[in-house]
Amino acid sequence: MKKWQDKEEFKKIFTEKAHVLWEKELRDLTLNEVYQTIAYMIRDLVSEDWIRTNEVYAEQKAKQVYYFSIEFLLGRLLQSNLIGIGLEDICRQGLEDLGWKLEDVVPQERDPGLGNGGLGRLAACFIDSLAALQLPGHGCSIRYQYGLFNQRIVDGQQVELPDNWLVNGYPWEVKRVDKAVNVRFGGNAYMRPTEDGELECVHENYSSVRAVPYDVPVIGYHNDTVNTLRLWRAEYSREDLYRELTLGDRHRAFRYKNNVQLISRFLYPEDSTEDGRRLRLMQEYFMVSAGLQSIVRHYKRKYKESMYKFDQYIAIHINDTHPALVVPELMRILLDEEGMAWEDAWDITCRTVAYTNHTILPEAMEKWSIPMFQSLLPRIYLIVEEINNRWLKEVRRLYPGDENKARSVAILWDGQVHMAHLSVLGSHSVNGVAEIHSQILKDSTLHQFYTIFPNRFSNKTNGVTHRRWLIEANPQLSDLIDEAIGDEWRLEPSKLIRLKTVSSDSAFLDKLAKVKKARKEILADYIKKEYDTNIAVDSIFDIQIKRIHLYKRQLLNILGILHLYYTLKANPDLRVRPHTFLFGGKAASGYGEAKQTIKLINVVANMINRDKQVNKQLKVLFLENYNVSLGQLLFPAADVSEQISTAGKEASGTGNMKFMMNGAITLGTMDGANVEICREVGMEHCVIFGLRAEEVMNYYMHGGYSSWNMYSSDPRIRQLMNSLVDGSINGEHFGMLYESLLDRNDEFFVLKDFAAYCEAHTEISRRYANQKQWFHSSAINIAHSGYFSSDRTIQQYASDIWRIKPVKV
Ligand code: Z16
Repeated sequence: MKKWQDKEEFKKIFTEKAHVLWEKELRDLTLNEVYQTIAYMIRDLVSEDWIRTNEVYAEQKAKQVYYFSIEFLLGRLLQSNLIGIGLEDICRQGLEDLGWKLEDVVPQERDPGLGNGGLGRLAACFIDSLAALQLPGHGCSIRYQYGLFNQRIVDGQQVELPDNWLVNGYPWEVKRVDKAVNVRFGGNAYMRPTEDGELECVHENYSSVRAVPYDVPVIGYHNDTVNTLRLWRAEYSREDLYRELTLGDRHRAFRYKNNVQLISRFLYPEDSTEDGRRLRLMQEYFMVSAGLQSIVRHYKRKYKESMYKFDQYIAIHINDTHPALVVPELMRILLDEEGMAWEDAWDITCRTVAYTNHTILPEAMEKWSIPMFQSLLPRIYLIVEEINNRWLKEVRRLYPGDENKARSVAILWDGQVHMAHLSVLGSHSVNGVAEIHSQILKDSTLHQFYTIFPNRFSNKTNGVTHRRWLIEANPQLSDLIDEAIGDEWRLEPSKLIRLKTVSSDSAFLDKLAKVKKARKEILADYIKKEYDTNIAVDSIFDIQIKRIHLYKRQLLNILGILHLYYTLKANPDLRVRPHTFLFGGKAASGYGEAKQTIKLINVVANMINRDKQVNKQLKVLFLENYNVSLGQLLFPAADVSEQISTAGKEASGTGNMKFMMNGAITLGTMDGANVEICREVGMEHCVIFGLRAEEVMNYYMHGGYSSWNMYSSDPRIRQLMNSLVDGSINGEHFGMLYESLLDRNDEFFVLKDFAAYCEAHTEISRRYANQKQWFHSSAINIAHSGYFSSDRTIQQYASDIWRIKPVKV
């Protein structure tokens, strides 16, 4: 790559580029125009490598993976791309000469919020790692015109505003009209005999949607690899529109046009639950069909190999079940377009596809009603029916008379299409995202499949990219690490383990404490500016940031805070270590309990922050619109990482890893990847509390838990529960939460774990009192965070599942 050699060259190219783009004097540029100019300059730099990368992959006929995900939660790209090509400093200096600060330019980029939470951010970390490891792997998704809603808090309540992130254009994308494909919806499909006695499929009266790809370069870290994230946009096909119009039905024509445009308009604001909307199914098929068609076309044109060898050159990964239609869609292409026999097509499909499960929450298991599925995707339905028939025949042959078995592995059952079952059956690999989660899949959720295909199952513990979450988010800590152990960890995060050698060194620990303080000051400045509130940097920053969900138990956190408040009110002379509790996260728009939890947090925060008797010791804040960029400000500033989900419910969690990488101590349950984090760092360097997953499971299966008993036996709980409904919290009522905790027997064991949670907090305060000990733990956490790099995760996927190898560009 021909990079800018120094700041002078940067300034020269910047000036030329800005003139061409904006036709005005430099001094008249808006900050947004400055941002866009640099983005286009980076595009120019990488364009050759981008072309070259694809050429080399094709020349070498390298096996490639396509990572299909309904979400990619990228966050801003300007700084990470600058860091990736090693030009951040030159850019910063050049801008400074021209009178701008890089730090003011960066926030001009809108966060592409094309994801809800963990699953979407995981996909973004994964493509980052693929490129960093020089692996041939690309992302495939939808270019939603509106990302996840922007959250405002008004009177303590969540208000959802549309996220029109594309208003000023998106400089990182390239529209590729020449690579558009058509996707079919509706009509009718049936089998008809051919002249030579075979059956062929006829699909008629369908309507066509044009899928147009927008490509975003995925730039490798300090290498020449530039992979592709391909985002599909739905457009109406002019021929179809004109046909409708010439048939004389204007209304039908406009309905067609509007329906098509809706397909890529909104990202669904759900995390871990499905609302089962027809449009969502359209989105899923749209992404899958467009993606597969373009992969097959590229394979035939550039690899010029037989479709019988497809699986030797192509791996397709489905991130949860949203892209599960790749299974029948690949079957359709192989059967209808390539004329293959069923058995061959099925064999190739299963060898190509691999599936990751991200949840065991039953309400989050994707199922579609058969009538809806059939009317929207008639040809795909015929294929799914055939897959199901053949499969159940096989199961009944293997387990005669065992209808329970058949039911628990059926694709079609009870009038529904079961997408997880389709995904397991149609792939050669099924993995969970943390050890405990993978075990639960084998033991319960997918147990019947596990007995039939034991070798198909494995674990791939999640990871996060240390490039964004440490190098970019926390340059102060990164520099300190360099100083202590050299900078090799930047390329190989496992080398962070060398920090253990300085983890008891007072001089190092003092500097670590200074870095943490500096990051807390940066956050405090932000909070001062945005909320006109002061937070004390010598208080413990205790942070819970994630989607709001009953199982994640933000309720436990806020009830703990409320109890602390009552304790301070009842004991005016009590002095506790000052605490700042920060929350952030969005609630799904239709999730009443989650929204009421936000309200509760805000009302409690108000009450506490205004109370002069306690607000020197206690401060609570709900930060609006938690997203990737806000995360980059919060993780580095945290002392305590709240990871308090009901054991067995959080598949992995990834925020836990971002906190740890930045030296926060985990206060958590034995759930998801917390289990592995505390195994790596040792029990003495995290604080674990609460029921274990087996205990939770036992209560579910055999009963024995009554939240009313907790209410009767624990006066603290009684006081808290009463306060939810008696108006004592600023006159507000929280009936829905009260009912969930008491009348519906506290499904997530908030009250059961309450006492243990309070003790865990006491333990945190006790440990924080010994600063040297605290920062020793902090250093140990950073040292072990290398294991939780997505580079490690991706290497495991690459060697165990995809069988792909690095390619030097
Ligand atoms: C999601 O973000 C996750 C699961 C799911 O079924 C749907 C969505 Cl949108 C999350 C898990 O809740 C979390 O534990 C996990 O770390 C993350 O996926 C990535 O695996």
